[in-house]
Amino acid sequence: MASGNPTRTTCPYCGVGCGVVATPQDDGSVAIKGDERHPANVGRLCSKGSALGETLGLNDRLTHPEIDGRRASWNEALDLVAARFVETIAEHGPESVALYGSGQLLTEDYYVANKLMKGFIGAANIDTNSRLCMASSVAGHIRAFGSDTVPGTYEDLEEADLVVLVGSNMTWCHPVLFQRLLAARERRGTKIVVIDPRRTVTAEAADLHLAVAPNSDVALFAGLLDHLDRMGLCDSAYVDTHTSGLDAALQAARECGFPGALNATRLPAEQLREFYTLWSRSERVVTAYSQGVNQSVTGTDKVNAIINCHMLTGRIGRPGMGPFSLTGQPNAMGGREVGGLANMLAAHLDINSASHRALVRSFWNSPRIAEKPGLKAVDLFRAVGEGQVKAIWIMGTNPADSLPDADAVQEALRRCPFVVVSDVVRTDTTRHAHVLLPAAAWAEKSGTVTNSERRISRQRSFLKPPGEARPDWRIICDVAARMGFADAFDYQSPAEIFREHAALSGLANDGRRDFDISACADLSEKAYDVLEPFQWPRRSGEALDAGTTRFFAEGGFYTPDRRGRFVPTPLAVQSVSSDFPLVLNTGRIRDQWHTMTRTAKTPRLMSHYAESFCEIHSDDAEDAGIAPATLVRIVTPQGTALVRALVTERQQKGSIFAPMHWTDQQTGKGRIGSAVLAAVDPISGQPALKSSCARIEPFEAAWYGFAVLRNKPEIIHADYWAIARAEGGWRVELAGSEPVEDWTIYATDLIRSGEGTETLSYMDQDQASFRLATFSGDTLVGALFIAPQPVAVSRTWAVEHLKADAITGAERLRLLSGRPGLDQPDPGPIVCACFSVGANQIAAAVEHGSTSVEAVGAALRAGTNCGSCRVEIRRLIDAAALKKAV
Ligand SMILES: Nc1nc2c(c(=O)[nH]1)N[C@H]1C(S)=C(S)[C@@H](COP(=O)(O)OP(=O)(O)OC[C@H]3O[C@@H](n4cnc5c(=O)[nH]c(N)nc54)[C@H](O)[C@@H]3O)O[C@H]1N2
Ligand SMILES: Nc1nc2c(c(=O)[nH]1)N[C@H]1C(S)=C(S)[C@@H](COP(=O)(O)OP(=O)(O)OC[C@H]3O[C@@H](n4cnc5c(=O)[nH]c(N)nc54)[C@H](O)[C@@H]3O)O[C@H]1N2
Ligand code: SF4
Ligand SMILES: [Mo]
Repeated sequence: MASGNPTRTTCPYCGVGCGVVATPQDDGSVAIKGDERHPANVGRLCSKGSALGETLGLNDRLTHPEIDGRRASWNEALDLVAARFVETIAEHGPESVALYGSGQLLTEDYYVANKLMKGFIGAANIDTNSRLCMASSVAGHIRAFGSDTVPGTYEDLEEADLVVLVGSNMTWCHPVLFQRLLAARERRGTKIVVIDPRRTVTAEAADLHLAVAPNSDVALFAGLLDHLDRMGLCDSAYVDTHTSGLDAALQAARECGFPGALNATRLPAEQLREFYTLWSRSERVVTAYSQGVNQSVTGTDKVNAIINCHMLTGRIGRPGMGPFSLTGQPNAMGGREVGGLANMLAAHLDINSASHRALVRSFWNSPRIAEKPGLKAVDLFRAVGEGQVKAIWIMGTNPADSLPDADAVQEALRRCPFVVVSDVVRTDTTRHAHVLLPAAAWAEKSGTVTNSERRISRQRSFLKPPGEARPDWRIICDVAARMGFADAFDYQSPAEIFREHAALSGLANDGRRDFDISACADLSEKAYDVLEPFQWPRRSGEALDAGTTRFFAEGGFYTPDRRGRFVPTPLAVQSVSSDFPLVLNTGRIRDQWHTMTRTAKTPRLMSHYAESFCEIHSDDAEDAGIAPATLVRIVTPQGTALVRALVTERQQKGSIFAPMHWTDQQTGKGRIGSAVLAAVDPISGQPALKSSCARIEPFEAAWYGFAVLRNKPEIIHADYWAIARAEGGWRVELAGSEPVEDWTIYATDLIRSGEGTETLSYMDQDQASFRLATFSGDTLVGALFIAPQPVAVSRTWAVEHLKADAITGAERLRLLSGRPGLDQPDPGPIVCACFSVGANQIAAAVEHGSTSVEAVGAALRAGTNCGSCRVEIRRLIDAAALKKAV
């Protein structure tokens, strides 16, 4: 097929920051492949990145501004936003307004948002979803290093002998980087240790999995610090010359010691010893961590407990060693560079320093500057609820779902006198907007992002924004101009903003601050256009392609005395409650991105998990009377969520896990944010999204249902429902606590079949099971399966009927019976999303002699693209071997 010009851009999902080549095709589609020239991925993409082309559809995009739900012109909408902000500030002061941004904004968007708030409105009530994501890492870095610096690079993971992954499900969440790590293990025999209360796919791929008790990481690493010291592994030369505060940190570590670590983690002693020995013996060790560390009431202490061990041994900033914070969002780092958090200033300058504030104010030539840090996300939305913040502008994030105690957030937005939301689609948050602004989306925006290893890459547009959608930086500048700040926001292009950001980073810097990209301060439009990915710092005069940068091998920390600081990390006591005896852990699955506004558009990505779930250890399930695949109510002091029970041995006793992704758009009562507690780390303000106290209760279902539908139903009548896109239509899971009188009426209402259709149905004798299928000509309009237990129909097989174009008599009966015929093998639940390969297909290939992951790949292609399902394929092979053996 003929095609347009390829555009080199960056994936809008995770912090790995893979380069993508997007090529618009003549039929309107866009071909997506990995950029072989991008250093982060060298051509690879994961399942989400590969499916980007399928998320570009425009049918549900916001295409024009709205005021109170009616269409408005840009002029009207922008005038109103500016006027209401100006009025609110005049009446109640600058702290009565707020911005809430996102690590998914581009650096240029973020820079102008921060400039408007801190420099021109003159308060710091701008915070971002990075508070939920990276704040503990930022706080830990600043405590230890004096700056928010990630010392290492991705190459370190490839050059290490030991990689410890703490609270990171890297296989699913940073898939391409994980594949790089696995390739390095093949080459050099890297040992991988995973520290996670759950046996995740990442844990299964590891050489050692420490299934620690939730939140015992501080004790684990305090015990390690003590152990390293006892083994004489303190690098005295490094510690004496470059650090301070060891004694106090060691004292706290000694108080914990091996017994303290053993007690807190509840690990077998030999496992703990094995880990300490491995860490001690590996000079080249990287400790990489993510949300199991950050999202905790002790998140900042966890970060420092890890950094302490690296500083003690001098294993920092040299090839193959160091602490490494894996950032979540594509531009989490860029947001930190521009000072998007309420307690930071632009360019890694300190909001608490009068001289730094003066520096920024004079650089911006701004009338004022925020004098103190603003409210952090959880407090910010509390202040909205309590009426102190009277106008808020939310951009690029969906707090109605993603903040803890999300019902209270929705209530706060409902009460707020003026809510502005910039988004690309309708979400649970946009429902509360007085003014809704249509933003340009990934494919239509230009700017820069920074990945986990401080590498700045260009995002380049390759499609025109639909309707009247505009890039975020432009919207923000337009509002700023109408608020009276036209001169300071008179940018003509993202390049112009980037140059200013680069210039500020070099201002009065002289090596005193880590973040410096002043080499880009004079970048021409053309040079910005063709800018290759580069790693910071790049100080004025340095070549952009100067190669890898690392920090702190020779000290040079950014504290006043240039010494790195050890931080004592005392042990916190975890409180338990008999009403809520379980720990509710939440997080991610492989194929969904956050609140699913984009990934739910592709059937392929919905096939791995089509509904939300709660993973429960079999003993806990039994105690609570919950059978596999039934429904479970997760109850916390905050609220409840109703989801599918997934009973597994991968979950440790006493802990349950639910994905963060499902919202009111896809499920009736399964939004987990309703149940998550809003406790925060006292230092970073990051919510503890992984440890709400909870209990589980069975849902007494009178019936269960499953439907495949060509048309999306307008309303679904059921106590439980979850809807997902499927090839050719939709798939819906249902359940109710009350019997339904007439299933035929129910089915007709759900299927919305219209005229000229033919319906077959079947009701069994006890009236408990019912099946109905409606056809239009030879194609299926919808089918409904009802049973007193969870419906035992192969979902993949049933869903395939939606795209079949000639369903004949025998096939119709088989569909009605819910059982595939021999000529229609059931692929089983989809394991490989890239090539849509199901578990039954893999099992059959194993049966036919493909007994390695590679052989399965050769036979079915499964696992040969992004590789993030390879652990699951391995699991199926092992299960088959086990079955043969017994
Ligand atoms: N597929 C996919 N990938 C993503 C995203 C996505 O939405 N989908 N989002 C991106 C973003 S923004 C982020 S922040 C990252 C997050 O990436 P990760 O942090 O890897 O993902 P999570 O699933 O949130 O949590 C990681 C693990 O922490 C474990 N954990 C919970 N409590 C503890 C504890 O007390 N100690 C330890 N050691 N571990 C614990 C959980 O069991 C979980 O397996 O992923 C990024 N990548
Ligand atoms: N329970 C629980 N909750 C969590 C977490 C958890 O582990 N457990 N993790 C937390 C973490 S780490 C994160 S990062 C957050 C993520 O949470 P959110 O940021 O709330 O989630 P997203 O779905 O990524 O929201 C991004 C929004 O921006 C819109 N959008 C996309 N592109 C653009 C654009 O170019 N411009 C504009 N204006 N809008 C755009 C999307 O449509 C979407 O509505 O969730 C947090 N919440
Ligand atoms: S690993 Fe996947 S989601 Fe992350 S940037 Fe690369 S392609 Fe995108
Ligand atoms: Mo995140």
